Amino acid sequence: MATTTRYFAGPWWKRQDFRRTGILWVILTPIIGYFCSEIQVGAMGAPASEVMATTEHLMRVFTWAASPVAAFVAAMAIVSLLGKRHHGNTPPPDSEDVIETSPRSIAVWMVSSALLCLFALVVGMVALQKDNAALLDPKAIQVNVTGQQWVWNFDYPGDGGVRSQVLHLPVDQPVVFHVTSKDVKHSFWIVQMGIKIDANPGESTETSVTPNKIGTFDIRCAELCGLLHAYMQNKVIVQSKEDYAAWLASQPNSTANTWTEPGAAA
Ligand SMILES: [Cu+2]
Repeated sequence: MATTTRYFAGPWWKRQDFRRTGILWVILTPIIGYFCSEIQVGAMGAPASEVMATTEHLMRVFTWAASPVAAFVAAMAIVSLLGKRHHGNTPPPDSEDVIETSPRSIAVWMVSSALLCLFALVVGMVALQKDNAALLDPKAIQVNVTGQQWVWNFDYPGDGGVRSQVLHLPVDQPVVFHVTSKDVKHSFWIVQMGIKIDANPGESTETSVTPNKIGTFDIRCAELCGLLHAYMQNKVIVQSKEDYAAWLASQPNSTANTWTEPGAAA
């Protein structure tokens, strides 16, 4: 008959290894939270739209909320690796099972997991609701976006069929993108504005944004679309309203380049 070796007869939360885990947990939580959120959000760059500002804030909040979980796993791993080594040729003694079967420990992890899930759901829904507000704005500029291996083309249907490979936008003006593809699936991504949507052949997908910063930002393809996918990069130049109008006026209007609704007769 197997006998269970118990190292400590008292309640599990008074055990030495549990206390060590607790202390490490308290130390590691702010370190992991700070480095993960700052490195992650820092790598995303300064936001060039409200959507991106909301996204970065959300990532910071979620990373901080997740850091106690990551720190707890790390603390348990460190305490186990350093304190539970077994030497010699004899088999290690049976592990203690007091934590696994303790109703109190089960209640703690179930309630904390449920609260974390609920928190992520509510905060995420609130942020999501703010996105794409410009889609319904009647004053929004309409831009048709066509992806093809391996470049993006931008058509301004309201302006006589101007077509450009560099996207020009006026600052503080909502813009709606109608996105499609000529060949395979691409994904239209304006990095610093935090918008990304699939470009599907034969379909039109919509997304919108209001750029709130003058400058040059990155457009990338975010869907592996072939050999030169990594080079499928364009620029977006956000200008003052006057500069934007001057740029539009300087472009040759070519109705031959007018974007056609996917599926419409050519
Ligand atoms: Cu692509």
